[in-house]
Amino acid sequence: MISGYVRRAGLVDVLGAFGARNVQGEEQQKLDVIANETVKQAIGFTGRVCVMASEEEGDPVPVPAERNPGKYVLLYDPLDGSSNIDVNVSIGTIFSIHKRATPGNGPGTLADCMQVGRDQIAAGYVIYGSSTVLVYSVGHGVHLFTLDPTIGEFRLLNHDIQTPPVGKFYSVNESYYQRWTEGYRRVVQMFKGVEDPQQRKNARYIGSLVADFHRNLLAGGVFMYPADSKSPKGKLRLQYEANPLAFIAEQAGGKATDGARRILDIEPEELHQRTPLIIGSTSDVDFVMQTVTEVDAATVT
Ligand code: AHM
Ligand code: MG
Repeated sequence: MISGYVRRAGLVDVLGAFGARNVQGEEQQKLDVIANETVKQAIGFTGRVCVMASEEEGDPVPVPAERNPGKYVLLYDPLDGSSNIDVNVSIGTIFSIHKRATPGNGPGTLADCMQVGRDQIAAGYVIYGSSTVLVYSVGHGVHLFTLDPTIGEFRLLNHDIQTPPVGKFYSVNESYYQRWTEGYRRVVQMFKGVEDPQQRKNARYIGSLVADFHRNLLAGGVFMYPADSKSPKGKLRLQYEANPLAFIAEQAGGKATDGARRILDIEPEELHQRTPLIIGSTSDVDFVMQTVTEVDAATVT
């Protein structure tokens, strides 16, 4: 359904700011609001989940008792990269699934949504790009499906994806260079081949996490959204952006950290908690962590 809305984004009244009115005086809906409602309605009535939490909702959304709450918890970003919607660049939906943590069969609570990433039982994302692609894992490898619009079904394209240990690409918003610590500046200098041409990588930054992650998963590379002087915790959200992608990365033989700690081991303290994210090919993530740790330690003393 979301893929359908995204494909018709220029034709139906879904572009533009939420709250705006179209020429008929009807209220226009922003596409990320529509995507959020679509997931909430579709999943909330399945009897599978007891609570949902979304980037678009301040508080968790419990499934009421009359809708038979299930034993799973869904955390999701309904439309990631939504600043790219109006300019026709790939965007996506990211999801994380846990078993409920609280006892009973009633509606789930905030406690169910505040579980540590390593306890996810499934995670994945959908990209609305040149085709619509679903990538997911239930802890037994990473599998990729492409939506065949002629039959309305997802078809398995890649089974058990493994990401290259060393990547070709680095992905970071370099316009924040002046806000980074010396460690990240050095990393990017190295990736430009300033010190050693052998270490040069190609720069690729779409500005849609799902799309940047997906390219690096298949081709190898490292995505970085570090903390900086303006965003001391980074920008991305732990529970429904970093954790699900970290689960996928690890299942594909890659790695995800906040620069110091494994993402999947970070104990959440807030539902919408932000975290720095360094994710992708194992040796590239290790290189970033090691360089940042060494350079920043030397800079502080
Ligand atoms: P969103 O969930 O509001 O769309 O924000 C997350 C997006 C990511 O997709 C992307 O990696 C990042 O924001 C880009 O941010 P920036 O413009 O600061 O580089
Ligand atoms: Mg997002």
